[in-house]
Amino acid sequence: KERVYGVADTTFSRVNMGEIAINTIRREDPEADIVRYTVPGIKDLPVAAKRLIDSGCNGVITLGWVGKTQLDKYSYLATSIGLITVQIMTSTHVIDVTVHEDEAEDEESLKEIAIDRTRKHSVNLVRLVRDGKNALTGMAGKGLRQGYRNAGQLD
Ligand code: RDL
Ligand code: RDL
Repeated sequence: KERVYGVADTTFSRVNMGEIAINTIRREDPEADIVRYTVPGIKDLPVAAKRLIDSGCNGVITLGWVGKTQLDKYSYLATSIGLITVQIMTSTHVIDVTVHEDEAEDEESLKEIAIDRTRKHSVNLVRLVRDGKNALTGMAGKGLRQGYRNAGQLD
């Protein structure tokens, strides 16, 4: 097998983003292997990502859900620093998909954001891992967004 993707998700999340990521990666790169690792919450994601990479994953996507309180936001900041540290330590992409519970007023919109962000970043992960550093260059500067409509290019 040539490529292995890691999918790390949480039981805290209110959408099964791990399953959505796996389905998307499988469709984009049917040859590859996928390893899933589910942890309780976002602060457990950095070590899950590191262990997935240590065990042979060529790239990882993490799927986190952040609650509404200030404490939750601090937990995300710590998580984000941890995930970036893992990327630097391992020279491996860890694509961080995070849904913030206060991003939308209603639960249906929140679910749509979670699904869209997970799908788009799963495709981004496959492109970076399989196709390398210029895989996204054709889309550079286009104002792409995940979870929302694209902001668009200014020039
Ligand atoms: O290691 C066990 C927990 O500390 C860990 O799972 C945390 O990520 C749990 N957690 C918080 O403690 C918190 O204050 C989470 C959040 N907020 C959050 O918003 N989202 C989570 N976990 O996934
Ligand atoms: O690893 C995948 C993403 O988490 C990563 O590409 C982030 O940098 C994406 N991102 C955010 O999640 C965000 O909340 C970006 C912004 N804000 C931003 O303002 N500008 C970005 N990315 O380029």
